[in-house]
Amino acid sequence: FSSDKVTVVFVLGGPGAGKGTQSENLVRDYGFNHLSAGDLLRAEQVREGSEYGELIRHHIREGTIVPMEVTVALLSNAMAAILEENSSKTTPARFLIDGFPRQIDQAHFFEETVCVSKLVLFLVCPEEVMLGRLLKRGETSGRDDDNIESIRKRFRTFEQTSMPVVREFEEKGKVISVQATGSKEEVYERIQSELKAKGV
Ligand code: UP5
Ligand code: MG
Repeated sequence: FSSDKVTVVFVLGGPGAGKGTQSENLVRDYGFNHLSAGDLLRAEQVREGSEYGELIRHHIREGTIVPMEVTVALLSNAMAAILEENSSKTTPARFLIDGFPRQIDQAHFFEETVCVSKLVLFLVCPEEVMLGRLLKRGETSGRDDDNIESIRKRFRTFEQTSMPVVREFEEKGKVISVQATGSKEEVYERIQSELKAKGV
């Protein structure tokens, strides 16, 4: 997709940092289209006839990363569907892509084959805060990975595999870092003032 058709902002941060929660706020107030890579994978996992169901289930439970061809295909199909719906608009469609890219090669592959991102919103949150949120959500979420074993594995993958992605974008000057502790409202206020400062 060319940059006159789409604007992409990645929303990154550890498991439970609040990527989904804050993306919904931004959709409501800024007219972004929200694509959660994790939600797209969970939908594909249960889609009848999907050949990737077992593969996705395994990676999600183990907190490891699904092969990028699967995730990038889901993302670019979802973007194409939204663009098709909005084909009469003349301004670029704006996408928030939450929870992707999680590995350096995914970032490179996406930017080479789909489109180059404009910004990265990075939610900074200590593990003990994220752990508390995820265990609480796990009481009702039904998510296969909201249990202590999977959460520990997700934290490890985030530190070892996903943080290098954030650092690489930081070197390119694309990252807006926001403290993601405190209430949902407090975090959102910080995000809004950072975006304003960046002229978004
Ligand atoms: N909450 C949020 N903000 C709060 C606040 N300020 N104060 C108090 N509570 C707050 O929030 C998590 C919980 O905390 C919610 O209950 C919320 O109400 C509360 P949420 O907004 O859902 O946080 P988020 O960062 O989105 O957490 P999530 O669990 O979705 O993060 P993950 O990164 O772990 O999950 P994701 O769905 O992105 O990925 C899941 C798995 O899919 C990965 O582990 C991986 O196996 C696979 N995957 C890939 O392989 N490739 C990809 O590209 C993407 C995913
Ligand atoms: Mg999420």
